[in-house]
Amino acid sequence: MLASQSRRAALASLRSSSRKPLTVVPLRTVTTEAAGWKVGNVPADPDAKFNIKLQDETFDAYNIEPPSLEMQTTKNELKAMYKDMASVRRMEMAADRLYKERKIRGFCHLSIGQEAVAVGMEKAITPDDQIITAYRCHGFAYMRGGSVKSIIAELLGRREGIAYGKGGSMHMFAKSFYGGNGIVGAQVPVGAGVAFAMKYLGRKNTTFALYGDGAANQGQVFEAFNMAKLWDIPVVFGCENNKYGMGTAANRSSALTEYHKRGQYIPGLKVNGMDVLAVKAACAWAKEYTTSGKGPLVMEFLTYRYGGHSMSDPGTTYRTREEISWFRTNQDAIQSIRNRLLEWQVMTEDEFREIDRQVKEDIDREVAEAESSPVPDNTARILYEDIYTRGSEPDWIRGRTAEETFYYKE
Ligand SMILES: Cc1ncc(C[n+]2csc(CCOP(=O)(O)OP(=O)(O)O)c2C)c(N)n1
Ligand SMILES: [Mg+2]
Repeated sequence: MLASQSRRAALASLRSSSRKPLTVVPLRTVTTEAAGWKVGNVPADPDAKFNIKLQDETFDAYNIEPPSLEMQTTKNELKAMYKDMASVRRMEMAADRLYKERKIRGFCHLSIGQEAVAVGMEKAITPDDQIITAYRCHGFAYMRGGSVKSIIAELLGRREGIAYGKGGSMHMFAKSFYGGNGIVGAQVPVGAGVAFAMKYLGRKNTTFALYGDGAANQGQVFEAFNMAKLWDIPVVFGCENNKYGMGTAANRSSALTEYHKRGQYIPGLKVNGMDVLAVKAACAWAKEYTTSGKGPLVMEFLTYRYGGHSMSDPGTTYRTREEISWFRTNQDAIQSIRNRLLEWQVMTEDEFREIDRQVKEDIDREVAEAESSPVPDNTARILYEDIYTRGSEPDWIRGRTAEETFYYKE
């Protein structure tokens, strides 16, 4: 009796302390704040390179020398990074609206707040490098070459969607982009397999296999780590740590929240994932490392999502409004690069206004086109299409019931 009472008391105190709302934002060793950058002389030519020094707390390396904090960029590259992040955000804001208008149905996971990861990564690699991620995939699909129209049309279940309207939010694919995967963690070994294919084919391309903090404790993640190290596969295991897996804080699900150290025998790097330049520098370094025969890396991108886990989660029951607004105000990736570029006189307010105008015009037009694009015909042919790669279908396939058979060649 006593024992069970004290057990209950201990559990109650655990529960009440874990329910306590966070009023201060917990410190993370690598800071996601973007203050402390330094810039060299900025040339007038928009394609001329100049030096930038990232802030001191940008990286934390595990069993490896971190990348240099010095990097080179151009005005046009910085402009493109800003524009891409702003475009991804506007596209997802449109998805948010369409979902609330009940035009998008089913699952929908937005990456608003996390844009710097998809954008910085793409700027460090080529279209022949490979990416695979979980369900929070719209930004990656866009950066891998998917049009806004095809992504929004996919969300709306339209024929012109990037997966012909059959995949929805979680299942988008493009060249060298393997989705969009809804089963938590399952994409990690698949990514190791894609990377193995690169090695097998003798291609000097890396593969980013991305997953969330909520997937990081799965057995299959560690099985993939083991095989990748055993065979020195050119893969970067990239954990997007946005502090929560659904509504569970990372420190309530992971005994060690330093996800870049979770590869044990694989070197790791933690990166400020709210700084698009840091992400680019880190991914370029990771590509160089993994494609030079040294084997895999584990990377952790410290980031934050502003919205809930999915559209059905308001996102305010397991974290405080103060925390969300602190990240929005102090660490927003888009606002911080904008402030920096103004401060360095790389760009003017007028130039930003012009980019913002263009982004609004382009995204709004493509969203409207997606909304007015046709739904798939209600026929069996459409239903059975794309089960096999087009052109490789067998003569017939079993239907939805034992009595039904579908003949492709009819
Ligand atoms: C195998 C499996 N288990 C559980 C789920 C339900 N589920 C969907 S997302 C999620 C949490 C994932 O969190 P995280 O990896 O941190 O990604 P984030 O949503 O933060 O981007 C869970 C448990 C699932 N989709 N697949
Ligand atoms: Mg998470």
